Amino acid sequence: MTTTPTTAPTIAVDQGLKLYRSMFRIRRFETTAGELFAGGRLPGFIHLSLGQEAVATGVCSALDDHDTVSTTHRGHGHCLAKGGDLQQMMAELYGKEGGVTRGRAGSMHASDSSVGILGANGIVGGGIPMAVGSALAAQLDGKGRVSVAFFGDGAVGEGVFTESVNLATLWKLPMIFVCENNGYAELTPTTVHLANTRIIELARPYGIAVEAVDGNDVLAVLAAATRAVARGRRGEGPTLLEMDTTRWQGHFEGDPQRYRSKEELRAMIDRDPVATWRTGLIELGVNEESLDAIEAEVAAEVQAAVQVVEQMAPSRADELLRDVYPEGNRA
Ligand SMILES: Cc1ncc(C[n+]2csc(CCOP(=O)(O)OP(=O)(O)O)c2C)c(N)n1
Ligand SMILES: [Mg+2]
Repeated sequence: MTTTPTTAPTIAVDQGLKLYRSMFRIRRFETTAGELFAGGRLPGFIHLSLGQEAVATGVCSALDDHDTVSTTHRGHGHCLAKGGDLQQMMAELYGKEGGVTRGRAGSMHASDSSVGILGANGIVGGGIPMAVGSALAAQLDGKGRVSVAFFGDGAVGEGVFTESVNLATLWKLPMIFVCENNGYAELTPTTVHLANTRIIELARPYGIAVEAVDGNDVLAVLAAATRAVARGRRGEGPTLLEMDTTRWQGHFEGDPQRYRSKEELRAMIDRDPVATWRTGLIELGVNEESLDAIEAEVAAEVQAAVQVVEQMAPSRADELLRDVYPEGNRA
């Protein structure tokens, strides 16, 4: 896919290191979650975002705390990049009381309104209209907030995608649609499930501003997101960013991936967003030791979180309906 080249070729080293730390935190969190799941420590299902770290980091780095995001079943990275607490996120995956939603939501429905995370969604496309609602609220309160919906190529075939693009464009909402086009919805390639695999072309007739971006180049993502956020804050309406990215793992942990060749998997790893930005930083003059130190700090942070979470009490079954229905209306 032809993507817009980055227009941010230079970046302050401090900011560049922050981007690296954020991406590496997602990488480490996801790798660890995968190992824990394989070892039977995590209940339910998890979907990892390995290979997509630059999208979460680049977009969320263009946002403020008061901006909101909605995400998908593959949302751990978005939550971490938006400021979600790593230990609470891990506890949520474990189904522990100390989880961000007290272990009741798990991987696919975690949310944290204190940092603008509207929530992950197990329903494909489900987060898009929530983000549109949040964008409408932002427009009405006039404080310059923007709202982001992360979603996959699989959500584009859902009616709610076009309904949301239509309304957001019509009402000039401060909204950013971020499509993570990783080429697959579950086991189905985009060539099989989309009439046009260029998602910007599917959205363009609505009159929405669109941009195709190399989603594995964190600077390109940050630059495009910064432009989209500025448009939203200026009251110029929504933008759709199509991120060309790579899903390294199977759809879910345990997916044997019989539908992909070894060559395809290898080619994706050649586009590793974390390694690419590590090289970029070294070219900017950062020494390897500083990057190794960040990696060691992050590894220790994740390991410490797992140790604490392992000791936590499980989510309380007798309180499952608390906070679900208003007091006095419980089933
Ligand atoms: C409305 C709905 N239909 C089908 C499913 C089953 N399902 C779960 S994930 C998924 C594919 C999602 O693909 P995509 O949106 O591209 O996200 P990705 O997994 O690639 O990140 C499907 C079909 C669902 N959860 N919700
Ligand atoms: Mg996909």
